[in-house]
Amino acid sequence: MSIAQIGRWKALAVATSTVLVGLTLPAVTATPAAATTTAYDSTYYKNAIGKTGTSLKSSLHTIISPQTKISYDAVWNALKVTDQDPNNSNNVILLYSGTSRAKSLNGGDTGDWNREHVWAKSHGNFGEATGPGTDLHHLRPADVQVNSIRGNKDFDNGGSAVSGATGSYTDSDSFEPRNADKGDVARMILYMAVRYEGDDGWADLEPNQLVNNGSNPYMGKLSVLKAWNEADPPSAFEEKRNQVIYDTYQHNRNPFIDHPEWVEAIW
Ligand SMILES: [Ca+2]
Ligand SMILES: [Ca+2]
Repeated sequence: MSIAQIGRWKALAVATSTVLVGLTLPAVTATPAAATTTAYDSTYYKNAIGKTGTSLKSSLHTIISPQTKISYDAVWNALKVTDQDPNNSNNVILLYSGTSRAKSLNGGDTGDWNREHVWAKSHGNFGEATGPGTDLHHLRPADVQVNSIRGNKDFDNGGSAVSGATGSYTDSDSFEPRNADKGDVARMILYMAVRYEGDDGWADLEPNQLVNNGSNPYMGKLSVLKAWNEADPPSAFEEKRNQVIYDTYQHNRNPFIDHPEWVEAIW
């Protein structure tokens, strides 16, 4: 759905609710923007349906916590599957640039792609040990140099153009991905916040309104991430990626790809 389509949809929803009020029908709760239903609502998400706020967050944490964990070395081959170019099975699509690059160019040299931790691994110091540092729901292939420019910065709008990642911007303390990746980034960060609650030996990861979070287990800026979730709804690529992680690797899902409206329901 494009931003313009969302705008029209919201306008229609408001108009519809106004008409209903005019007819003095029983009070109707407006459906949140971009509400979706999935095949998993009566099974995987059964205990979360109908909840909101901290109750929803807690329920989703319980649902998504059981998972298979893979090693950091195994992440290479997993990304070659989860992020395969739909138009070229020899390639992966890189985050922040949209570039299609040969799977065989995984590595650390200029022109290679590597494993980008969208939730920067220094924010909570979880590193590359099996756990949050190897959780495929926030790991993406990225160009080595673009990944280096993003570094461990928080996310926010603005800055100057990023070389090698058209449409992405950065300044000294934040990074703005290109429009097509904005919602993906938001949903990955918020997945991490719900999955990691400090009850399994890892830090309790949470979004906040700051930049320069450093090694604290926080990632900003929440208000910007919420806007990005609205502006860039889940694409077929993102949905397929979620499914492959669920079916093949971890057997847990990113709830915000299935239900982007749950972002507003929690935050
Ligand atoms: Ca997207
Ligand atoms: Ca958390």
